Amino acid sequence: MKTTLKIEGMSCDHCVKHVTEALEEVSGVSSAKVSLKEKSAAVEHGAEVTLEALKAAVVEAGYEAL
Ligand SMILES: [Cu+2]
Repeated sequence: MKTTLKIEGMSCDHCVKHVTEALEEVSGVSSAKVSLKEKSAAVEHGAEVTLEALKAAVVEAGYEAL
């Protein structure tokens, strides 16, 4: 499955890395591609992963997920 999130609060490549790692640490996520320019994350994951879990990971990392 693929979910795209809007992410607010990223300002540099370090933020991108931080968000990518946070998403990839969620159990069931196989990959996350985060774009600073587009303020978005494209996440590939299993059916067991909820949108809420993905958003929570982003928020916990210190950013805003929409
Ligand atoms: Cu940054």
